[in-house]
Amino acid sequence: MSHLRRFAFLGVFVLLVGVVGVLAAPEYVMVDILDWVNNDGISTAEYPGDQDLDGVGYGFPAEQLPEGDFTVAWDDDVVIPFMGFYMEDGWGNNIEAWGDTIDVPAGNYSGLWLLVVTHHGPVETYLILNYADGTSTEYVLVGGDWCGDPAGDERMVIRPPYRHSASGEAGPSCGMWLLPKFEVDPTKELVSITLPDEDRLHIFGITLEK
Ligand SMILES: [Ca+2]
Ligand SMILES: [Ca+2]
Repeated sequence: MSHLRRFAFLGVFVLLVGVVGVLAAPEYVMVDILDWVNNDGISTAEYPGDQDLDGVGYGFPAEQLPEGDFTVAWDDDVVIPFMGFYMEDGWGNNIEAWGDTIDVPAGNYSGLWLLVVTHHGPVETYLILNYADGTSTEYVLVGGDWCGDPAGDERMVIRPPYRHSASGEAGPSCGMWLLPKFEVDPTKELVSITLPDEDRLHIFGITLEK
């Protein structure tokens, strides 16, 4: 093999490794939801009543949730990072859907991942993605009861063994859904997400995929 051919071969190999590397590891942008937080759904064992996620006094035990930024797996190949929960007493930590529009770091993305709770039975509602050019796209959003089975393709990725009521550990075990990826138009700049007016839907995490 001539030097020239060797270089050409090496070039193709490097290109292939590069392409495979890009496919295997998409870039994720974790969104800080703090500015829109309006509900406290997490409490510590010391003050279990410092939450009311579902409107009737139940929420998640902080000690059974991941500390700091964490990842959840959609499947064997797709693992999505989320920003850590705000779990200190007295803090809210999720967005109950009141029709708010949530700004995201403006950019070109291919996907949107949501970590949610849907309570008091299955929820079927909508979600709107807004682009810088003034266009928007509406999607169907489906989630099963947080203590039950999926209502669509969502997957339960965090499920503590018990809930908290004001008096401490309580049943049954309930959890958070990772919703199927919402496809984003990568040719447009995404600027915000509009939530439905559906108070049985709570957003705990937003991550964008490049
Ligand atoms: Ca709390
Ligand atoms: Ca609610």
